[in-house]
Amino acid sequence: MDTEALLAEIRAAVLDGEPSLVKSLTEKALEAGLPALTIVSEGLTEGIRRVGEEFQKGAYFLPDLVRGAQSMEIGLEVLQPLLAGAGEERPTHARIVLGTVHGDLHSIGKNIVAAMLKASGFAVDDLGVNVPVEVFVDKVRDTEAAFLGLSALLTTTVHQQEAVIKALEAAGLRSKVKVLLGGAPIDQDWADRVGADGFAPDAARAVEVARELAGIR
Ligand code: B1M
Repeated sequence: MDTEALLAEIRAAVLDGEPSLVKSLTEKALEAGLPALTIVSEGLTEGIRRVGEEFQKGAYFLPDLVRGAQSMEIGLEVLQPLLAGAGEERPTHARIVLGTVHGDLHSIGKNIVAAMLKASGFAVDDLGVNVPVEVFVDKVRDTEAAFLGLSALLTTTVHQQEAVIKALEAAGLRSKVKVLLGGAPIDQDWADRVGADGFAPDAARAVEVARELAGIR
């Protein structure tokens, strides 16, 4: 099977919510020489994007969304060590505290961002999902992190990003940490409006923005 056909099969298997098939196809794609990042972006992510479309149209229901997410996650499990450059000794550029904001359980995109940041040498403190404002603030204070990354996937939770920035200001920490925003509903305009330092539409760009803000070429 050629690599394009393999990617199409991965997309279809995520859309159909078939975790074990996604796992074996992902392994096959790696054996066929496809880069991990291509499998993520052109296979798994494209598949889950279509799941979201079907959900929005009302053709898919919550269980379909969950099966799609489980399928994507199992594929990512196979790829994560490669994305994160496992086994390689890399210099640590800076520490970034990362998490999905309060009220939001979406972890997949945030996990890809975490893996890619680790791969390019950042030390990542991943706080997980549904993270309250004060937990972000405490972690930034305790670790003296240079960066804080906030992921939000719901239009009902994006305002939490602004709440975290305001809480950093109130705690006297805002000038000590660069805040990076991301997630499907986020754009540069929102990041500017709430006073963030950076925005990234995807994981690869998140690494670039973090490197730019850290002054690393
Ligand atoms: Co939900 N969901 N979901 N969901 N879900 C969306 C977001 C939705 C757009 C689907 C739709 O209707 N089309 C919709 C939101 C609508 C809106 O707000 N306007 C939605 C909804 C409604 C819901 C529920 C409310 C459904 C319900 O219960 N009725 C519910 C909410 C639960 C909650 O959070 N409180 C819900 C639940 C779920 C699942 C749990 C079933 C599951 C998540 C599982 C998991 O994450 N472990 C899920 C999924 C899978 C999705 C979709 C289909 C896919 C999200 C995803 O993983 N994308 C999503 C539709 C969509 O986004 N098209 C949808 C793939 C991922 C690689 O992309 O997350 O965008 P993304 O991350 C990218 C970039 O955004 C960026 O880089 C990543 C990698 O390239 N990025 C950053 C992300 N974070 C970043 C941080 C950065 C920088 C870049 O710096 C810090």
